[in-house]
Amino acid sequence: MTEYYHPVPPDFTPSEKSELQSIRMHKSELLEDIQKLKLEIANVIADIEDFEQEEENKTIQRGKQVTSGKKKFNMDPKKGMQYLIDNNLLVWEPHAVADFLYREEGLNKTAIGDFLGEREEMHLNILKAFVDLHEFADLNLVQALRQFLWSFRLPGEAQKIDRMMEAFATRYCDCNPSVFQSTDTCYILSFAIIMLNTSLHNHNVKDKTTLERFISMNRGINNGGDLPSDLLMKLYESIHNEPFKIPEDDGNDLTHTFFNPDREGWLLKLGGRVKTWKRRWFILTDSCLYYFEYTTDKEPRGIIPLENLCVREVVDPRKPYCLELYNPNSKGQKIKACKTETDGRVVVGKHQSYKISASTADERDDWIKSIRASITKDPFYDLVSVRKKKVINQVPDTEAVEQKSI
Ligand code: 4IP
Repeated sequence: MTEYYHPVPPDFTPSEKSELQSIRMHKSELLEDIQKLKLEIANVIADIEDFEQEEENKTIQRGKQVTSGKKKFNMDPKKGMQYLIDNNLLVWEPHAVADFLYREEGLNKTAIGDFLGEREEMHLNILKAFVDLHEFADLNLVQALRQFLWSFRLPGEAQKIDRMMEAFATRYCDCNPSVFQSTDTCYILSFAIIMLNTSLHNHNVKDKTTLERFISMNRGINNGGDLPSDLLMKLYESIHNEPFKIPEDDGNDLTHTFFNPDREGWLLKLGGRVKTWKRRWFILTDSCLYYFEYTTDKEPRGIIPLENLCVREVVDPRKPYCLELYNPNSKGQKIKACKTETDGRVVVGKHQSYKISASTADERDDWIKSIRASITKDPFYDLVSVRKKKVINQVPDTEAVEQKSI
């Protein structure tokens, strides 16, 4: 700081002069202090700016990690979730995860459905928390289903669908306690509505379900009693006028979602003429079982159309957890199938039955269920019919019992 020389006026007494001198000194000290403070303030401001920049960088970094986690999740839900947890972007707690899946933008709804449908306990809790985020109070069942089926895409596997629809029915009944006598009733009617949607809006279904058939299909499902016809009529009309909207529609309609239980995995297959066990990669889709030598193969080694076939558990002395595909109507004859010979020729299959071994009992049972669902063309037949029998028989009602199940 520039200091100017201020002469002392000559008429000042010595004590005045000395006082003036001390004031001047004091002033210069104060100016120095001010200067120091200014410097300190500038440093603090710089620190604050650095801190803010750091925080901003952290937020940007975190945002990038979340985006990357979401991409991973969309490609492989379990791995993506692991990444989000490992990087402290999400807490592994049912409500936090459910909230993330429900609200976060940019998540693939097929991946959400796949993740929610898993059978582990944590996943069941996440599913419950996820379903509880839906508000169904005062909505009719079709309105609630519209909301629910829009928040993720139902997986193809019947067991997963079962868990999700069970959770849906429970939530619906919690929000609307007086509509149905039991959760099972709500569950059965939900499936009936989904099937109705397919029947009315899938061009491949020629025999369209009429209102009368829809009402008769649902006789006795309210714990042995009938649901009010005007309720069923309203639900029918709603579906008739507007089909369900399915997220990420890739050109397929609900038939794709519901009638293509998808399963793939390694299994051991017994040869037709030469009884050798070969490890093959099996894919179940479109009511056909394909098997490949490697997962990456483009062409299957064999294709088994499942039409007219049955599947059952069998015991084999050589391999555990076996299942068998057979034709109940033409015993002793070959199953219609095709296979590729080692020289590349495609020939008809030579099997009278296909014996296949899984690596665990659960895996065998899951394959049997999926194959059965694929054969019957209606993966929910078993799921729904068991409950239907249960609710129809709750109150002895002969009229209801005589009704045909769907
Ligand atoms: C073969 O045994 C393999 O098991 C074939 O399986 C099988 O064909 C053959 O059955 C069987 O002879 P080797 O390789 O020991 O000769 P894959 O084609 O999966 O390799 P399938 O019909 O099961 O595909 P046949 O029926 O062709 O004899």
